[in-house]
Amino acid sequence: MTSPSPHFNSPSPRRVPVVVVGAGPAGLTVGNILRAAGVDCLVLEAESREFIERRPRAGVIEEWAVRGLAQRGLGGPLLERAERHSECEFRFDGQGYRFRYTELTGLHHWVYPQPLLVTDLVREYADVRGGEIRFGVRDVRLHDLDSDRPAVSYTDPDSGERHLVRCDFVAGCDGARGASRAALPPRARISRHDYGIGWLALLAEAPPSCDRVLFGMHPDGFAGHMPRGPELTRYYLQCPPGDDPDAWSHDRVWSALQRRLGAADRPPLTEGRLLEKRVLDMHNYVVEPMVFGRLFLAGDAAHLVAPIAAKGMNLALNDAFLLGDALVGQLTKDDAAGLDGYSRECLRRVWDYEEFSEWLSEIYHGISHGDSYRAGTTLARLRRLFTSPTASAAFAEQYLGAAGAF
Ligand code: RFL
Repeated sequence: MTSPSPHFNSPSPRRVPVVVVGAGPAGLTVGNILRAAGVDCLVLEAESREFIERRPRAGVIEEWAVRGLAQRGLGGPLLERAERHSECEFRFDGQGYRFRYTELTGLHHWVYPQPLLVTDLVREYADVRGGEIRFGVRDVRLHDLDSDRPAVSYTDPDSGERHLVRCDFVAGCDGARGASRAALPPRARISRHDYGIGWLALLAEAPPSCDRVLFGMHPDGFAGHMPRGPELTRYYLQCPPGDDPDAWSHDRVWSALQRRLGAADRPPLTEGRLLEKRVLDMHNYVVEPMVFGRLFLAGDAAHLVAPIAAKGMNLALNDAFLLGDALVGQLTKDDAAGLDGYSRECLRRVWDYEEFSEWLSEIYHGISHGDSYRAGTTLARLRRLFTSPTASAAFAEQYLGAAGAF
């Protein structure tokens, strides 16, 4: 919950137009847009710079999001180094079925690991655009959000002193477990969906086993293969929620992956050391509205979407484009239209992606549910993707985030 601002010994707290809480893709993009327009802001990040530049997570960026970054001068290294994908492959019934989405839409998926994007965005914000950022801050709290002079307080990691910063707007970009979510008032509506399944998320020090994303639908459970660069591959294995990652030995992981992703006429997977092994309990939530007084939520702070359809970072970027542009409109031209429509505009894409993730979850997990009726309807859905041009076009549009006029 938001709290009234505390009294500090200093008679006049600092003041900046915008405090951005969180230096993930959402917060750093907002900060960069503000700095490009000459608007001062302060970014507060709980972790160190080294940590956020290495934290492995997403890898797939949709073409509209790449374009949005490039339009704001944030696409340089990405455009040079990202791989462009034009197809994915479904494996079921012991066969591989290639799905060529670029042929259907003219659009690509861009594969660029999230730590690289975060590294680019921090460098551009702090080192090129001269933006102010404090790493390692502790005990961040938001105050007076319903007033026109909100504030953020935090503890400096070096001195241990508490600081209070007054601002016009707070951008709450601190993810699923940050201070912004803790500050939500009772009027916030939080819609949740629990899939009741887990995914063992793995990062393997191994070259991708083929140049496209693979989805394995197997009676034992789903498995996924996502290229993350020449020497790195992300894999997923469906498992019970809350499962113990240590119960998955190296040998058990690779034999499950080989089995669930195996297909006739396809070589076995290239195995390697497992660098990361964690269980994700698959769930989603949406906070509505995304604005509370002077607090504007963006990214995972406002909505979580399980990595089923690789949508979370894309949604975070969409919010950040809209919020950054809207704050610039308000603070440089006194134009309130962007901020007024912010929540409504973001939530259209959010709900569209939430729905698609749920639809895709049934495709991934329906066969292993243990219910032969559900397995039958799932296989029918899958086959339809390869026999009906209308079904394949609809899937391609949603997979690439190109459906609907956002
Ligand atoms: P982030 O990236 O979580 O950044 C929030 C930042 O806030 C900091 N923080 C605080 N700072 C100050 N004070 C506090 N109290 C704070 N509490 C937290 C954190 O340290 C952090 O630096 O949120 P943001 O910017 O909204 O970005 C969201 C994305 O990171 C997330 O949606 C994606 O990673 C989801 N996701 C994927 N999305 C895609 O679009 N494509 C993918 O291929 C994809 N793969 C994935 C994923 C997420 C995964 N995990 C770990 C859940 C794969 C995985 C395994």
